Amino acid sequence: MLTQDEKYMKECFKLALKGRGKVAPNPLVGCVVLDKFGKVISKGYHHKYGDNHAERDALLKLKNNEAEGGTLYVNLEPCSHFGKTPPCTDLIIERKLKRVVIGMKDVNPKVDGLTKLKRAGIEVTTGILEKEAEFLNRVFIKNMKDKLPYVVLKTATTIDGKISTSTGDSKWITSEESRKEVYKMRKDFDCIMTSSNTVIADNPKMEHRGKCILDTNSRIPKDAQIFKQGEVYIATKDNTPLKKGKLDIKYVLSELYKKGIYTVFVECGGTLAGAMLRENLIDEVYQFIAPKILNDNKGKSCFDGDSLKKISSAKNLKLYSSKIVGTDILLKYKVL
Ligand code: AOF
Ligand code: ZN
Repeated sequence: MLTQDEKYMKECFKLALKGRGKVAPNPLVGCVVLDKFGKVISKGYHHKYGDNHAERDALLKLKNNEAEGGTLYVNLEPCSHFGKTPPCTDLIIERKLKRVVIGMKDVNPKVDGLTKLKRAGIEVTTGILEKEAEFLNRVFIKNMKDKLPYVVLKTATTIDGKISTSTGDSKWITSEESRKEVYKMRKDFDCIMTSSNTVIADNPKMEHRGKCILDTNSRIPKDAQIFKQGEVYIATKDNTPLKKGKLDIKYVLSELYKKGIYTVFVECGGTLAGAMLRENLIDEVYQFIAPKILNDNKGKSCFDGDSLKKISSAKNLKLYSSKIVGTDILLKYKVL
């Protein structure tokens, strides 16, 4: 059973999600306001980047004294800084709310709304459904803390985790429905990243507004399909520092971040996937698994790596979504 606080926090999450795809690099935030009798009198959310914050959106729908003595629910600590809008804490104090219930503390170093609210005598409860609140804003948290884009790696494998036969044949492992699902997924990301190996082997179009190719030795031909449309950022050894003889991928990601790329969708073979996994640069894995078993020891794996002695050294992930797509299954994991 959910407590009253949890129930309204869930409502905040739902409202927050209405801003999905429109608020980046800002967080997804929803807000519910109760009057002093406990009745819901207003709801709000952050509609799009630069617009009013959720708290302001909800409170400005009310008359000046309507929220007095009431409770405000919000999934992220209210801001206390002057940004594109004045601090939400000031409006909450001005409207004389009695209690504020928060999902998670803001990771933005400019924000310390908790102290400001408490100093004003407002009762503050934090950490309601905190894990869910953090999951909802996982992209914002990663961007803000690490100044790096949030990276999702997609793989399409057989049951035995293979992406191609020993001769390199990979067309097709997954069903057409799955491949269509991938086209849709790409739209949710600012950039797709791949390797020169993939571009040379498949010459894909990869229709997208932003693309990044890791091409250490500038091997991809100038007339490759990938250049036909969108902006293409090519990382080579001429514009990127090397790490143990390989392109420093973290550097590439930080360059993308500086260009306003907040989310990256990686579609590549086992070499790049393995390297990124080893360097802890992957935040999530989307894995399509086709009902096929290759049974080919030399078939290529989705994550290349060195031999490991212990299971305890394995990377751990948390499965958060699973669904059937065509004849395949799509699993979404958060890397822990
Ligand atoms: C939002 N929406 O509902 C809340 C935010 O760029 P600004 O001036 O709008 O400030 C953005 C910061 O405000 C953001 O990084 C986060 O720390 C805080 N809270 N932001 O966009 C909201 N509550
Ligand atoms: Zn605010």
